[in-house]
Amino acid sequence: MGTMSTPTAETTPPAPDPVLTSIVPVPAALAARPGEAFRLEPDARLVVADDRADVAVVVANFAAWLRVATGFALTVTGEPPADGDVVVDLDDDGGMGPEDYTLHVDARRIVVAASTAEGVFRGLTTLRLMLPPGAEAASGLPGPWTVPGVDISDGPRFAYRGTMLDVARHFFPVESVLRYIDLVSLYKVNHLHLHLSDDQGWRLMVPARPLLTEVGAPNDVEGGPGGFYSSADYARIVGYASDRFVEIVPEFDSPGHSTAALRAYPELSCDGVAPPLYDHTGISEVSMCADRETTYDLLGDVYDAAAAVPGELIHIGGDEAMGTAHDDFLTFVRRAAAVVTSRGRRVMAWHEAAAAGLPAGSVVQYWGVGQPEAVELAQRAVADGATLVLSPGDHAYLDQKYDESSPYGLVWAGPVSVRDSYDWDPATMIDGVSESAIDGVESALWSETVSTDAAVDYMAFPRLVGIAEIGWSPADARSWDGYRQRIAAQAARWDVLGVSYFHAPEIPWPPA
Ligand code: TNX
Repeated sequence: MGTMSTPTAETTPPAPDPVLTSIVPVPAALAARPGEAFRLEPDARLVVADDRADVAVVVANFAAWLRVATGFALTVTGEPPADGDVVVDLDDDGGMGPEDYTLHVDARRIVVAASTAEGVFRGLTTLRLMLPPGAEAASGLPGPWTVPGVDISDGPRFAYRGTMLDVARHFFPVESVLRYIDLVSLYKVNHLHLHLSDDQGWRLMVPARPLLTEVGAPNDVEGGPGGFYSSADYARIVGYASDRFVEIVPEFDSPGHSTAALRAYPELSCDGVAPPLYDHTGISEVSMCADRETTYDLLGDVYDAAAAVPGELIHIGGDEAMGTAHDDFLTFVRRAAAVVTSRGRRVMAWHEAAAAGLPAGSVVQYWGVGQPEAVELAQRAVADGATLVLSPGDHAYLDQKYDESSPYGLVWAGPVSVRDSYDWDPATMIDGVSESAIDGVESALWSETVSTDAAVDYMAFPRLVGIAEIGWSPADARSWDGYRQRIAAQAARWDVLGVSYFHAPEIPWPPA
């Protein structure tokens, strides 16, 4: 969190007050103000002195959310604050990073201060977690709506805190994705990587290549109906995410994992023959053809569809290219990367692609479990000027079973218990790669074995929250014991939100 200063707060990891265990990721600095709880009354207002449209949207969204359960008017005003108001202060005196914020709560007022709309959003998200879980209810409740007294000074350790959802093996409709964005943004996740294509399906409409979805979408990993996002659907997902300061990272896996695309456009493969339907688990050995212009023309159309909406990164895949000769793989990755950069986007890729030497400014996603080849590729990427996002399979893979009782999941990198997902540190993961070369972390939910929101919830919660805390909180503010308490404190909120989390035996859940 850069140069931000710590005002009166003392670092207190983990939070001593049981009420304050409601904040996860644990804030960088937090001091309780015992006996100074704030009680939100029906006439409370949200006061925003600064006239800034982006901040106004954030505050309006927060007010709209809080009106539902409280039934209060929660007027948003630019008038001077009175006792009982919630004040949003755009503090532009420098020193605060874009996501940094402070939150002050005492019996008279609540003040959220930040230098950007994004910082205000992070601060209001913390306030949301400090309100009683009933504040998440979809209809009015009696309250009382109290917030414990506190001084918080907070900001992220890493700029990139992601999670990946595989919508290719099983398709998830727009509403499921929006729901997931809501849930993950509650834990300050700021990137949602969508795995939009694989052997089993192609999920984004590409206007210039209609067969990708006509032929490639109506299928999934078990021969189900599949589905896809229209351009309007995709724009809606990106806009909804952006309102919650989540960036969508679109992935089109290549040159392998591409049966759905090759069936739609057989000229993508070197032999020009459409491969058979791939409606089962596993990895195909098909490949896009590395030395044909048709391949890069098609990728240009695909990346154009992704770049029709705001965003920074396009993920080219690059993992497990079983059917591509090594030299062809290197050629392919270099050319695909150049097509991405020609569209004004930065390249993201799985670590195998680092063998090709990616353009400086690329982001390489490490998904290894410590194999020397994987570690070397991550080191190579950094030497070439890339930064890393860490998704170590044995810690960050949400598709791995928790233990033998898990009804869903694979086991190749696991089992991954809640503690396994939490007990690691990015700065010591890859020999010779220090924190400055690491953008952050990303949990990953592959969907070979999950097809419903309930199954997604079960695999993601609580492990996703642990990875989010690793990305946000300073290493010395984290501890397994504190984290167990914080997760236990989320149970009541998840119950109200309808999150079907796994009742892991490692967590001291409150009595039912
Ligand atoms: C490996 S991780 C894959 C995916 C699978 C996953 C299952 C990666 C880049 N590739 O295609 O879904 O394992 O755990």
